[in-house]
Amino acid sequence: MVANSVPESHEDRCIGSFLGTACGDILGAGVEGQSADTIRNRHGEVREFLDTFRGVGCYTDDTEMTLALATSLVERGTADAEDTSLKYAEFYEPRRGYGATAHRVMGALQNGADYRKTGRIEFPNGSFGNGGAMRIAPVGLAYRHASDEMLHQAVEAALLCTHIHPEAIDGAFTQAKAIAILATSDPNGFDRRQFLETLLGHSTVFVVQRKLEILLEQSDEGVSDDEVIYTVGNGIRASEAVAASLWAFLRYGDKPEECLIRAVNFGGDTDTIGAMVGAQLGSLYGSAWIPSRWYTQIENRRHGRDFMIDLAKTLARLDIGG
Ligand code: R7I
Ligand code: MG
Ligand code: MG
Repeated sequence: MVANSVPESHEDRCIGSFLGTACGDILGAGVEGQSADTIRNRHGEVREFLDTFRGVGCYTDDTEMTLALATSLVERGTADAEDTSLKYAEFYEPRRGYGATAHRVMGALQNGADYRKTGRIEFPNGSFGNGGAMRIAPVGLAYRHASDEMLHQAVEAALLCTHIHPEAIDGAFTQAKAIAILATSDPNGFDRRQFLETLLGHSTVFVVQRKLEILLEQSDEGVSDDEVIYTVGNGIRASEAVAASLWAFLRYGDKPEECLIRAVNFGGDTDTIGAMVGAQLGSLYGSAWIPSRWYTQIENRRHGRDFMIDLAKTLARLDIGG
């Protein structure tokens, strides 16, 4: 593993981002919903893919929706709200563990519902879940040179059918901006604190901003991960999972494999925190840091590892708004 080498190419960053998403998602899927204490008691520390009812190496909705979104981006050359909704519905497999509302939306879309209305199917103001943030990395990669306004519009389009709540959109925009910055930065000497300050400056929703501020306040002190995660949360709300993922990156981002392991061991929405950190790490470092013991276990059926790599190579050709 060459942890801090400069990635070979933007293509390698796209591959690393997709494989990182899958690895974090799969690593976290075995302990999703467990607290850090429960994980410690049952597993000591989770470093390997665990067997779940889906089987070892099977990813969840986080990776599935990421691949659906990326497919739409490469086919349309832009983030198109209608086409993304069709792709989410096409890729949807109920066994992947979707959120309850997202599950309903997918069913409705498959039955021809209007993608402009499904975002309110359960909650009048939309879901504040992290399902937008968990899947948004391909938008950050494709729009890495675009203006903030253009990136924001692309995020909103990619989320429209499932997430119209301001917290969900701001959480997803924060992750998309993070990916865009990482994909265009040299990993050597990368200033992670400055990176977080930049993201804070781009957030417009208080609950997200406040959590990023807390991360910055805690970063110089000898606080434990448990204390920080207790304060910002690690749950299904967009602001919580985004903050937890950025805490992992802030504190451990110089050692990518270890960083992903720490992120998953924070507990809570572990597959989602893992997926988002994996996307961040891959966008900065490329794919060389991903250990072969994980790589070889990533499922390789339809929409599996080979598909991800091919899709990443095609996505790498997009430079929308650049
Ligand atoms: O956001 P979403 O796609 O969920 C992603 C999560 C990740 O952890 C995945 O790994 C997967 O496990 O699911 O799915 P949604 O169904 O939109 O949101 C998830 C849940 O958040 C909902 O089922 C609700 O329980 C909760 N939730 C809300 N609860 C009360 N009020 C979302 N919005 C609200 C709300 O406004
Ligand atoms: Mg999941
Ligand atoms: Mg999850």
